[in-house]
Amino acid sequence: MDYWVDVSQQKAAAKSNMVHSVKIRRRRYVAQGSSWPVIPGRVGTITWNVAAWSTKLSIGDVNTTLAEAFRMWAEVSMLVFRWVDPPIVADITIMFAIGSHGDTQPFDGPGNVIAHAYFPGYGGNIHFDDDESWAITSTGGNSKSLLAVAVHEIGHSLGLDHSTVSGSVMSALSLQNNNVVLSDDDVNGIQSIYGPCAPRVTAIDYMCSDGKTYIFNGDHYWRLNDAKHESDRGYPSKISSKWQGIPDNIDEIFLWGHNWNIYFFKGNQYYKYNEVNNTVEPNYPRAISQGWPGVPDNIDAAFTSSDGNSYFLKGDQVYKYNNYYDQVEFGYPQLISAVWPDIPNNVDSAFEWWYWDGNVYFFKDEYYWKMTVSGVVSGPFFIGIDAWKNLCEV
Ligand SMILES: [Ca+2]
Ligand SMILES: [Ca+2]
Ligand SMILES: [Ca+2]
Ligand SMILES: [Zn+2]
Ligand SMILES: [Zn+2]
Repeated sequence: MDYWVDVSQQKAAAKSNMVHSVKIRRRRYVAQGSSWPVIPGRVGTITWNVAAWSTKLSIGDVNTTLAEAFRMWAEVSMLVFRWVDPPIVADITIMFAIGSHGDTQPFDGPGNVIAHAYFPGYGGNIHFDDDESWAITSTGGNSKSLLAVAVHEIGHSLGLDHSTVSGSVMSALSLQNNNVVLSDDDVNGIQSIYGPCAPRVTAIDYMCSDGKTYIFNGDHYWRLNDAKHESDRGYPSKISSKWQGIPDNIDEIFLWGHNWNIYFFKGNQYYKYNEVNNTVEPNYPRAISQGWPGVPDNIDAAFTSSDGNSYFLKGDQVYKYNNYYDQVEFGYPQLISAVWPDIPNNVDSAFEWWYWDGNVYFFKDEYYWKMTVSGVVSGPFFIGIDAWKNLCEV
């Protein structure tokens, strides 16, 4: 049950929380104990719908806002959320109601209790008190942000109790702050129940135009937050929403150290991309056999190395490409096992994180390997555990 606390009560609550925190050794999220049945390591689908609408907001606004709130949890967990049309009973049924509304917790008019949610073991449903003055996001005076309250209530519906970390969405005080950004504590909480995301990294490289690294998979992409080694929030997005003319399911992204242009490889073709105009350059795609003599079709991975060369990988072979002379080096291809004995065959993608830690990263299935400039390899490590985090499906 989530209460709206007025300013004086809020201060008192904050104070008592501070006193309390001295005694708590480890301030963090609290998992209530029940959860939705999902298979570890697999994307789990949870359905939702709205059984009774608000009298304060339009159906469209409520739908958009709730979908946005669900998506925030989907972006950092193995869960995805799908609307199902009534009368199909959803996992999470949402309703706006006033006073008595069919459970043992009647609402109380404007103020005080604003919403409640049931933990998964109790059905997971969410009820909003429709006597509150609901607004979509921003609030003034007595109006309540549906987005902020929904993100918090969904956390309960997924199995999270109130966190002791102030500033987290699952903090009991978050409803007063209109906090809609999941903190690391919220993320750790949901992942403690459902596990971290374990995506495949099928294409990756750096874009000079905005100084960001992008990770592609199928028809969508994520943008890397370098410092946190995780996806920025708000991803994945559709490839077609940003990279005009680039098809889905590309084989690899390749930043070429010869001219620092970005190239996309797919099948027997490649695309040169103009990041300034945000278009594929005229007369592309072209045949790899013409633009990159000696480089095979259907590559697995490619990256530019700070040793002045580029490397293309396919199956068990690696092609060293001289960026200056614009040709495959004499004596290549060679077996990956001969050049880099600790790197597997048939990788998914690779890139050198030259501007961050200087290492080359190789990805294959749910694993990654790290190679230093001097060629020291560590791994395999799991993608998503303490690096390459939050590359989640939504
Ligand atoms: Ca109320
Ligand atoms: Ca690939
Ligand atoms: Ca690459
Ligand atoms: Zn709560
Ligand atoms: Zn209720």
